[in-house]
Amino acid sequence: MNLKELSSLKVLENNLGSSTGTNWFAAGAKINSYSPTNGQYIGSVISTTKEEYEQVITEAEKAKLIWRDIPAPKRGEIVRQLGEKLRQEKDTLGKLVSYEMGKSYQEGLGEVQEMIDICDFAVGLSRQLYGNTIHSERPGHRMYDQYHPLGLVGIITAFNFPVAVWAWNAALALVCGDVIIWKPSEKTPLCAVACQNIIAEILKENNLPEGISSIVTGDAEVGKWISEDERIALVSATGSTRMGKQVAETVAKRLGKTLLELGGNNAIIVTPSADLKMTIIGAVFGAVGTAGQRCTSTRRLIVHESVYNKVKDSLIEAYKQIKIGDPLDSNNHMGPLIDKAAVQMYLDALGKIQEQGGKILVEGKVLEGEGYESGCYVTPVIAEVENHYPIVQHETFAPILYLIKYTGEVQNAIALQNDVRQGLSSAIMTTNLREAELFLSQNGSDCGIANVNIGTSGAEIGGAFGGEKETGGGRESGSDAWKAYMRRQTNTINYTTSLPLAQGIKFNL
Ligand code: UN1
Repeated sequence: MNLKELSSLKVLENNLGSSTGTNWFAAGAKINSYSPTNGQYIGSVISTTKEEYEQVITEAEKAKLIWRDIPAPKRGEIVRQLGEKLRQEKDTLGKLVSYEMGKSYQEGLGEVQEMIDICDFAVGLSRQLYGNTIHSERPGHRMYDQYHPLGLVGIITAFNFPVAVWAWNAALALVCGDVIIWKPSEKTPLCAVACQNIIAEILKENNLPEGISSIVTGDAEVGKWISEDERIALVSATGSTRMGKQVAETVAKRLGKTLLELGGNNAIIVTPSADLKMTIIGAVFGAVGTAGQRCTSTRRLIVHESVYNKVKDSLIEAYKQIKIGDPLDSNNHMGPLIDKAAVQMYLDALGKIQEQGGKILVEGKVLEGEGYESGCYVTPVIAEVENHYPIVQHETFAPILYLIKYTGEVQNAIALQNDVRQGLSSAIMTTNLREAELFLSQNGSDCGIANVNIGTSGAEIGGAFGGEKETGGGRESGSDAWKAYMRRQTNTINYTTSLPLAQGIKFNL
């Protein structure tokens, strides 16, 4: 790719590291970013030192006092401008996402579209940050609750959605009156720099303090500073369960708030009445889209014995059609994994599948030769397994699809689907109303997302996004997820000349 195409994003200048707005600090160690598509060096950023981190937080604390005092719909106007700018930069930013992260250009564009959508959502929301009014038990009293900004919000994001997950958090936090400090994945730092440049410019144009939105870069150490920092009211973290547990423990020690969106182990149940054409498309997209590196990727297919062989044969046939290569070439369905460490994890998982008794139906290998020089391209795998194998219980961030057979009633499939530690996304393919409703009932899927006749990935921003159990319990994005970014206050007002006490208590002086 010609890097000049990215010039409007200003990501290739040297010495970008942590920043409050347009002011970049640069004393730390260099983090180089290489494209997994071709192994080429793209650019570098400088990791944030502790001293610079303190400067960022000091600026954020100052900005907090100004930002929280601006009316919410006016804050919405800033987020509207962010959405506008993202519309202008959609192609370029989509390209950078594709080049730095390795997902297909179509998916890169889709990710920027999610950013635009959440901005639009947040603009409307900025006039709808409603509380309730409550009837008081005392005469002449009024009661209501209202939502106030939290203050500083730390956002820790993963490489797989290097821009959208920031936007889900940022757009909501900003209309809620919070200031944000973002620690992006060190695997995709340039995507973060591009977003920071965009928002910093908007803040500058509107004469607002740059500390409203900052980034800090680096490894887990920087994440630890955020988690330990009492000045940061909420830490919203997306990534592995291992990382989430560390963040949760550290933030809980100081009784701070967390919003966690961690690993998934998502399954599609395929019932005897499933529309098999839809099932195959949904399953293949869910399993190989983003090279299996979405938290919502389809990992398990739980298929009724009556349609098992048909599903298996159709999948094997479909996998033969998958074109793997440069994600910026629209003829390819699947790009590379993020880096060689991810390739090693994929290879280790393949070894474990066989050791634990699984049968590989579609072989996995690392691709070599022309176009595959980065060493990050692998082929997608299908394996026949049993749900209880340790490797199946574990989220492997790679295009490996497990086929599991169920017999008898749909309850048996639901039990298998729930029998993992994660609880993010789930789906059932059925044309039977009873099965569908049971799957969505309290006796059905235990996941945060449960779909009927749709795959597990590709959630829309309008719904709350997140999951249960080891997925962490947080909800981001749509519905009333905004409430996590605000503090609730209950207000009771007495407009009489006497002071009746609640619960009928008498206290005469
Ligand atoms: C993630 O993988 O972290 O549901 C987010 C989806 C996307 C978001 C995934 N809208 O696939």
